[in-house]
Amino acid sequence: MSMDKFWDIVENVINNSEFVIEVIDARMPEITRNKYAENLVESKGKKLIIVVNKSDFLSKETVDIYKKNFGKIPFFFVSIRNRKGVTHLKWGLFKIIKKMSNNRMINIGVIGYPNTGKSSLINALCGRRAIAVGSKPGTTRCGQLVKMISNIMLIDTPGVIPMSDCDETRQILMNTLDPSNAKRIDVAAAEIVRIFLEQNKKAFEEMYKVETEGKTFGVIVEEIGESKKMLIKGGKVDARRVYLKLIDDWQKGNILLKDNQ
Ligand SMILES: Nc1nc2c(ncn2[C@@H]2O[C@H](COP(=O)(O)OP(=O)(O)O)[C@@H](O)[C@H]2O)c(=O)[nH]1
Ligand SMILES: [Mg+2]
Repeated sequence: MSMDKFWDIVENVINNSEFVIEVIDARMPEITRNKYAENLVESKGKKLIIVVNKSDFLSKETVDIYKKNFGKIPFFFVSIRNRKGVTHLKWGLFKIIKKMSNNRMINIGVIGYPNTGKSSLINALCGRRAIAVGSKPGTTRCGQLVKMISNIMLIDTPGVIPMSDCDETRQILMNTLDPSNAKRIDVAAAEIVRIFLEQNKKAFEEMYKVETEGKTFGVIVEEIGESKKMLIKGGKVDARRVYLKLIDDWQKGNILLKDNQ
């Protein structure tokens, strides 16, 4: 399967979900997190949670250290193999869903690298073997939908993100890819905004003349476009220009991540 096709499938799963679970491997949390996918979720205004699976491989001390340094995205440590943390995760999901819906149908997309345990997680959440689990990647067929409880469906993603994937966002941020040759500059721009807001919100707000508190990436882009008069005919914001501006400023190092003292 080609890269493009894979991202189409991931994007499809995200589009069809009210929120998204990214499954990562506890032994290599950084390597198995995919910022491109996370930004894609965020840029579509969907909620993301991270499930750190296979925590049976770690000592309790290591888990505690990871937990302390995890960052902003809500996360749950589980071991599907030892059935640890699954009930806690279920309650976490119910709590989020209760806030989002009055018993309407909710689809939860499950994404992640091959072999992180997406299909195992779905089976554990459903309490039955609804999906084939395999140690070989590619066991899962395209976008399978499985019922968890009456109004909650889980969508599995085929586990074939190529491990060699040096994604576009990473390349844009490292300044090794000209954004005009990139497919998804919105995703790279979302990553840049995320990093700035995490590390120096004040400098970001001053530079772009926007308030960011509680706003989604889409709204922030709209407001930057308005304040910088990046408009197309009819007065609508030219989002593409805003993305390119954010990327250009990042590549040129125009915004400082830390306070200049
Ligand atoms: N040690 C350990 N192995 C697990 C755990 N969860 C899943 N696995 C194994 O990881 C492999 C991949 O699981 P699968 O659910 O097919 O992953 P997917 O490709 O993301 O759908 C299988 O061999 C599972 O038995 C876990 O919590 N601990
Ligand atoms: Mg699978």
